[in-house]
Amino acid sequence: MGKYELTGVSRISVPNIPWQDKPQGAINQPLWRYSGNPVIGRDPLPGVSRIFNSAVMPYEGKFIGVFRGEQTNGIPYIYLGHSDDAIHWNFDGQKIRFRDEEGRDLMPLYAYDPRLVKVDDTYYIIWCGDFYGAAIGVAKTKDFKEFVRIENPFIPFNRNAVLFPRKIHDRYMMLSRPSDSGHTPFGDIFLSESPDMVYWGRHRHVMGKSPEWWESVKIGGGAAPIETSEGWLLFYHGVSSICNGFVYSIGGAILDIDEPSKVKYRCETYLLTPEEIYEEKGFVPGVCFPCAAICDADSGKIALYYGAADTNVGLAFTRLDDIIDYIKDHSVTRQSDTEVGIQPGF
Ligand code: BMA
Repeated sequence: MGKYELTGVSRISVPNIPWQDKPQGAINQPLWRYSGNPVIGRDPLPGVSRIFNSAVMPYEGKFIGVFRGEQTNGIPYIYLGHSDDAIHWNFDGQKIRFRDEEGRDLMPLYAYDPRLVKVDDTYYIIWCGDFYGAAIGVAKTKDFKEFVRIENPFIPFNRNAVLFPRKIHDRYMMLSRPSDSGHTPFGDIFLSESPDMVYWGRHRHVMGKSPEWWESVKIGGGAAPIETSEGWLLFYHGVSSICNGFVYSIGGAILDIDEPSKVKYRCETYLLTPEEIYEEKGFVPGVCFPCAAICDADSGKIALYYGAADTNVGLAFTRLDDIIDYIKDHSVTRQSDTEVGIQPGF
């Protein structure tokens, strides 16, 4: 038994989780990279030049995922993939066919940065797509054969949303980062609630960019929050500005289990920042963009999937005890983090 535990919906056994022990002598590495990275590189299938910023999960004893495939015409779309070991992936050659609730085709013009989250017996795919500007799209499936689009939760512009893996106080919960129509030099994480995945409201501020350099421009949700004995463990991205653009690093926070707009702990240092060639060199250099985590409740092992340089998929590992202690030991929270997220006068 570890010091901390995966609890609730995250308390699942994944004995075949991909894994490597922390390298001897590794310092400054609360997350350590898979030695075989990147797990997905260039030209993964005909008509798709790059796969990155993608989400995977355990499924029927194996693994399944939704992948951002940059087509050779430059337009991103979502592809389904299967794997026995969560490292070697077989992709469907065709894009995911989305339909409306009446069964008619309802394909987005583009779709990127998908997340994959199971709530009760339904799998939800959440992505950024077109709705008179960049906005969040959602589809549901029960069998990964039929994909039914449901209402867009928010008006534009919003390009980054992450659903919680269970309802809280009988409400679906979604983190998102409202933005502008360009490369958005600002952005905080907000929380919205819904009784039915259609109507969203009771918006709360969760956490903002911080004075820490690595997340001083904007932040955004990453992997679906992980339920633990300390609260919701959230891997997110933090963005800093350099002379030729942005750098995307991976950060960590722990949110209150019942009131997740309250941040209990927030790591003041990044957990992982672009340092390897496949993170530093690519279509957009200097990007580590987390989108999914696989966790094994028995061992406390965590495998984190992140997009690298808008070109590759990287995999990194940590242990529940290590990452929670690291976040707590390096935690700095401010009032806008710890409060419930409604300003006085609301
Ligand atoms: C963000 C998103 C991500 C991308 C990142 C870096 O705005 O578009 O898909 O990884 O920029 O280019």
